[in-house]
Amino acid sequence: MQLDFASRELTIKLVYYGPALSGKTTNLQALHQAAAGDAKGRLMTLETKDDRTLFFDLLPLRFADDSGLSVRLKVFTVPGQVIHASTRRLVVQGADGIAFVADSRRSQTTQSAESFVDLRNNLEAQGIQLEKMPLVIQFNKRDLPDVRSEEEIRDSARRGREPVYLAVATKGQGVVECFLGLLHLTWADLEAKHQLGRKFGFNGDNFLRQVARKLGHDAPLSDLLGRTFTSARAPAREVSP
Ligand SMILES: Nc1nc2c(ncn2[C@@H]2O[C@H](COP(=O)(O)OP(=O)(O)OP(=O)(O)O)[C@@H](O)[C@H]2O)c(=O)[nH]1
Ligand SMILES: [Mg+2]
Repeated sequence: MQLDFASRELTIKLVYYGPALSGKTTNLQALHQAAAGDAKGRLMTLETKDDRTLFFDLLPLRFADDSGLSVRLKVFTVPGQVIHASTRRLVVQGADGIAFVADSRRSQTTQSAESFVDLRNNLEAQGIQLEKMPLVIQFNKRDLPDVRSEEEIRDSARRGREPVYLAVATKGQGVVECFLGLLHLTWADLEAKHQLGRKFGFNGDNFLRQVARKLGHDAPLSDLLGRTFTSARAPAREVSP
């Protein structure tokens, strides 16, 4: 997070992490498409013909609050290919929150697990425990055959604390919900660390509502934030009788 007192501008860094070709760039493209014109900057992507990010993608979003504080969100993706390890380490530096995008197909389970370990290691190299980082998990490509079943995902989600989202990023399904969940967790973490609400008269709920609206979602905030597939914070009743 960066805070410029003079211009009352807050910059938050969010990173989409995950194995190669899981759909991180596609998530940013869907967010860019969903975002209102006055909220988005240019989506910067640099990839090969076969959809592999070479360095990183960056989507800048900006919002102004009634309090006069303006908030910039810098949304990055890392390049998932194993060879880009050093770039991932660089891009994840200073992240305030992370969305981990997994490919739901069974054939991709090992790659996802390895990428998760890679994320943990890269954070530890910066002296950050993964458990302390605001984190959401997205199981993407739900439209493809031979994906891990919802029951399996629910099972593994129960062992973790992170909210889990299902998505078909190519159709924009689940993308905004996942992003709002990430922003919600990240905001709560920054608020706990820096008391932005008290210091700036900044209302986090209003901010999230505004972001949701600018991303084309008008439903009540509680409804939007409740759209996780499963979340350790609000356990689904049927799995813990
Ligand atoms: N069927 C299907 N294809 C998807 C979905 N999301 C992404 N794809 C496709 O998967 C391929 C890879 O997507 P990208 O978003 O480029 O993947 P990435 O995670 O950014 O990959 P790297 O940059 O190499 O790390 C593209 O051809 C996408 O169109 C999805 O939900 N369903
Ligand atoms: Mg990419």
